[in-house]
Amino acid sequence: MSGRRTLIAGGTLVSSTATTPTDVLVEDERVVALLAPGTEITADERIDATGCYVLPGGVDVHTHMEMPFGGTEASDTFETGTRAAAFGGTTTIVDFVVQRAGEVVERALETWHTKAAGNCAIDYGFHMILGGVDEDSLKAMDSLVAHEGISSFKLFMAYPGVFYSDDGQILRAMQRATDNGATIMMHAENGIAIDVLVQQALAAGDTDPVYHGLTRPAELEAEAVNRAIALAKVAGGTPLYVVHVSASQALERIAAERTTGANVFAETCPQYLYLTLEDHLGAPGFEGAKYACSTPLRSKHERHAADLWQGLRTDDLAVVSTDHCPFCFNDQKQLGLGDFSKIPNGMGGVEHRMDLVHQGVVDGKLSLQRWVETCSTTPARMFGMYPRKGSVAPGSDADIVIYDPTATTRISAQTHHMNVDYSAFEGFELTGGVRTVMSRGRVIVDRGTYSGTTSHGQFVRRGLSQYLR
Ligand code: DUC
Ligand code: ZN
Ligand code: ZN
Repeated sequence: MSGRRTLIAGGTLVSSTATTPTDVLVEDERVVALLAPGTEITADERIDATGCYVLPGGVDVHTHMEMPFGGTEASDTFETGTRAAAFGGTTTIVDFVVQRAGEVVERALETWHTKAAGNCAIDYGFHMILGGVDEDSLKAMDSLVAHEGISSFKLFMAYPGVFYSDDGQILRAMQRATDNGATIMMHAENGIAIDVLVQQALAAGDTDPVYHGLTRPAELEAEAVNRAIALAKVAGGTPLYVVHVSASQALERIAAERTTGANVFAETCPQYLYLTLEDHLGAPGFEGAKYACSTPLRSKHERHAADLWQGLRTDDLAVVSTDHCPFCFNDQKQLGLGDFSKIPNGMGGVEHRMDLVHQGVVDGKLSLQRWVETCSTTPARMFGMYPRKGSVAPGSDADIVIYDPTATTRISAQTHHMNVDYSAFEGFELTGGVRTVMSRGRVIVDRGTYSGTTSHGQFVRRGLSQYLR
């Protein structure tokens, strides 16, 4: 340790609970003191944050870098994806290891460690997708929790024949999680019913991208959420975290269960807050393929987006993640030309989450503290990384964003850093912008210039959820 000190002075510290003018002293990789503004102190470097917010670096707990999916592979590597995240003020991601039926969980984990190690600009952790729940993978859950720093497992109620788990498999994995303390993350859509609707649409010649959404109705998201909640209850109160909630009906079910005090939690993603089935997925020609993700975008003629913003205010939605899973329009999305069911599901967003949710603050939909809470502090707590991550306090990692609330951010594929040939948010003009990003005490982005390295990002071993009640 060199004892190198950096003072971030003149800014307004925004935490999940307060907004206070505060100077922040960093020594090496950690925050060591919060100081009254103007406190005289010796430091090797002084960063002027006058007029800016100072906040804990964003924590995006739902990304898929270089994930094999839909006959292709997500187009961001750990290198390009974590660099893009850094540009957008995200300093930790939690990515998904993929285990498919018949594969050994520990081998899948090794593969993901190999992909990520030495390639990340920022720190990263892993969840485990269990594509095959059997005796071996159930056993592996215990050892991942106890020894590997992996405390969350994603199951799919969608994608029969790919990642799908039936109710018996889900119940067994949940029982195991109840015993070892892990959180079950659920892709809640009734995939068996969806597949019937998909086949019927294709048989009727309805092949355009918009049918991706029309064959995944909100009721089938709500039904699956309901079933997941029931199974978690039967399994003894397993911590349940519903990923990428997009429908009012699904949120309603989550909110109702939360009033009972159950450990049921949920996230949404910026695409569901801003994009719609008609204007985006239903765009003319094949353009809508850019917006094919699951759960799908919902109708603008219903209340979904307004309800999701409200859910963020009330904490029925605890987290905003991105489900960053980009596929290029050329060659990748185009696999689904003439057959919407072959469009790889997903879009890129890791770079713009902080700005898009901050726009909710500007628009009066969310408080400043709630922005930090949903994008940084709660995700860190939900997945066992707090207060090392998600906090600017003595002892925390110095993962810090200096955010200029008066800047303008214009989103475009021409200027973004994600390795994808379009932006789902093309042309968005947002108030506010990331000025400086520090990861473990090191400035990696400043005024649009990247100074990080791929050897910097470290694997974060996570503990159990710290958000249970
Ligand atoms: N679900 C995800 O969480 N990510 C990509 C695709 C999907 O269906
Ligand atoms: Zn999913
Ligand atoms: Zn995902």
